[in-house]
Amino acid sequence: MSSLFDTVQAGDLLLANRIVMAPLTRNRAPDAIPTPLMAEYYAQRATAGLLITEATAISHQGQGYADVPGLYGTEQLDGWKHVTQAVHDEGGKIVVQLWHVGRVSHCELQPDGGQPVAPSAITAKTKTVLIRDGVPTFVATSEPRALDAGELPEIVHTYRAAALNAVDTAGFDGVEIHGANGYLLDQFLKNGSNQRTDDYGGPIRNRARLMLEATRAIVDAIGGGRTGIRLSPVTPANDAFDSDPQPLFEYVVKQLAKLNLAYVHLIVGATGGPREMPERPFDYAALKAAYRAAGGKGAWMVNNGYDKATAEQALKDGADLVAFGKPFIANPDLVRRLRLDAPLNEPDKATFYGGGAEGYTDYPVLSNE
Ligand code: 8OZ
Repeated sequence: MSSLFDTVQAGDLLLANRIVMAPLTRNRAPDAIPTPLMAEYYAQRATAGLLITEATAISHQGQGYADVPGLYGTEQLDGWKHVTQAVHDEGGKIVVQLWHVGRVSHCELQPDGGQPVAPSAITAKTKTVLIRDGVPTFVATSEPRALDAGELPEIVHTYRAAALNAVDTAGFDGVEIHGANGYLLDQFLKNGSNQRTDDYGGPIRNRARLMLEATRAIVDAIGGGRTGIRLSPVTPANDAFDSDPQPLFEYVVKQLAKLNLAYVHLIVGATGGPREMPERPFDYAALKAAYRAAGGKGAWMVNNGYDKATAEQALKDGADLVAFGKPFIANPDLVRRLRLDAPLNEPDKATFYGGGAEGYTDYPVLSNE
């Protein structure tokens, strides 16, 4: 029986333990450029088996929130170089989460103030964050326009280019495709947001097409062994909904199984909320079985509100990796604290999004006594 503290191979990545830092949006990258403070923050957490960065826009069109980082401009890539260098200096491994928000955006954040893009022109019942008078403020997302099928190859190309930039220029160990939480790829997957009548809408294989094309393009560019993907079958985050998620996600993982990915990252239940959702039942064991039966060898990562006991149980139940979010915000030395069964610092919600060092790089580590 493996423990949280055992090494594990995830594709090309040999991880020092099974404790992963989940992607966490922190809105501390003005002009989408990663800062030295971000390098310090990630380096402080480098004892995680794997760090997944906060969601990072692959293009200006993919931006949906104030002060989130990007991966498409020279200064952004330079900023990330310092982050990866700082993490590697501490012996850590770090992948970048590739993000296109689709309809979860606002005209003010889009190129030329245009409409956000989506599979269909259906406004998400959710909010995004803009800076108003210097203060992060929640605002309703703007009405999106439906993407023309002719625009989709460019989006696929943008994913590929971002992945290449991530590993070749910015020095990341790999990438995670953000396929979750009601953003572009998840919007295409689910019939609550996708009402297209072309090859990208309707039956499951059509709704999964964009995600799979983007994933194949990335794998073709950097190799499956450096590519992971995050999925959230039933989360209601950002107005995500599908009327029949089990066959949809089983189809997706069976296709992913052919791509030799490093890992598949599942958000169990409602993002940041309960893992059990009686109103949206889902069989995760069947999903994993479908992936393995189709030859999928990637590490199976679970996430959402785990603590040490439930994480150990998840490993017993067949997961290979467990991602921790909020505990990593407040405990840079989370791995050590879990190992020692030491108490955890409580995260301060008021400093989750935006701001500076406070609530970011100033959480204390255990003393050595
Ligand atoms: C919290 C705030 C803004 C964005 C996600 C990228 O839910 C996010 C996100 C989380 O995946």
